[in-house]
Amino acid sequence: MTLTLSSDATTTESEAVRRRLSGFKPTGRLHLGNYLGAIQPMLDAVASAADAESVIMVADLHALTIEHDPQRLRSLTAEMLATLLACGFDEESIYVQSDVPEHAELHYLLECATGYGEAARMIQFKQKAAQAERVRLSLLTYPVLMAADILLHDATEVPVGEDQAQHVELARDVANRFNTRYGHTFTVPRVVYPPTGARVMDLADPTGKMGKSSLSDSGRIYLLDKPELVRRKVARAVTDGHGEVVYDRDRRPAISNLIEILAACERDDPTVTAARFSSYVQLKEALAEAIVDTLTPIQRRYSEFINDRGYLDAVRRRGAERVRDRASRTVARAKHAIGLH
Ligand code: AQP
Repeated sequence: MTLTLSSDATTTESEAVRRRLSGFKPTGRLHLGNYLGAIQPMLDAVASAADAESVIMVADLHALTIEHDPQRLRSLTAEMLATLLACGFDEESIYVQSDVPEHAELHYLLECATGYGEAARMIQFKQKAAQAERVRLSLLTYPVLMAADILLHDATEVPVGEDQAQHVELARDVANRFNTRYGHTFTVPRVVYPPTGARVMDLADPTGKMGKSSLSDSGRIYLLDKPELVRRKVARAVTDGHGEVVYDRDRRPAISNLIEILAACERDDPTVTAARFSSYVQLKEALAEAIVDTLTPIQRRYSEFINDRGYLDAVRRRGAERVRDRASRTVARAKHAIGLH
């Protein structure tokens, strides 16, 4: 799978390094949308470009932007760490965001370079604010924290699903503004999309994306769902009722979503995938098996990691130690540029 680059990155002193950053927030369990939109493309990129460095972050600070339960957050964070390791990321590339206090420090400096209107315009803010009973201020400033996550590492590439593209654009705008106003400080990253799987839709409601916070579980496949449950959810996935297996995202969104998921699992082109099937039943059977084949090895490894709390704690500790040196250098550069020392 080749990754498409949307625009050129502008880099700072650590410039020779190609570095990709991806973050996952523990607001729920990882699902197939996270896997096909972010995890698999990142793993493919690691395999195809040995010269590039990958940074994988469990974005627990982002999980505080909506109503949360502290105990649940703690266990979801451990679960997410174990799931990311089980997906195949090297422990050397993973850390937990709140273990590195420089995220919060840079967040504040970048808030001083971001307009209120810019943050309030974000589509995800508007959608989530409309659903929440009480809107936390951190929900508004979430994309600025995300900009801090990216800029802290001098990341050159940020692979995301379509839902996060606007936030990476904001990070680019803030970095460019800061660089212009206070002198060259930050690497300006590129956004990177996977060719297939950039927007995996809900199986029960293909007008909405598969997400951790959608109300019903029936349209969402978790990476830890057992084969029988995967088969049941796929069998019940809504279709467009025409009977023909045609890939047309605008006119046949439901069946096109299923085709796209299968194509992403098999790293194929959706039109080519669609041509192999003459009925919805055939397509659904092949899709269920492709998902089960994708998830089975992850689930096997997951049970080893989650039962070894000592190892997970050590991964966390070593991850923070590795990241803090670079993070503190970036913050020192930004503080100096903005006039704090
Ligand atoms: N449905 C999706 N299709 C493709 N990519 C997706 N991503 C998320 N959903 C899809 C990508 O997964 C990465 C991590 O996302 P996150 O943990 O920050 O959560 P999110 O993007 O807000 O999406 P969720 O998991 O669905 O949570 P809710 O429901 O709370 O919005 C990102 O790269 C994202 O693009």
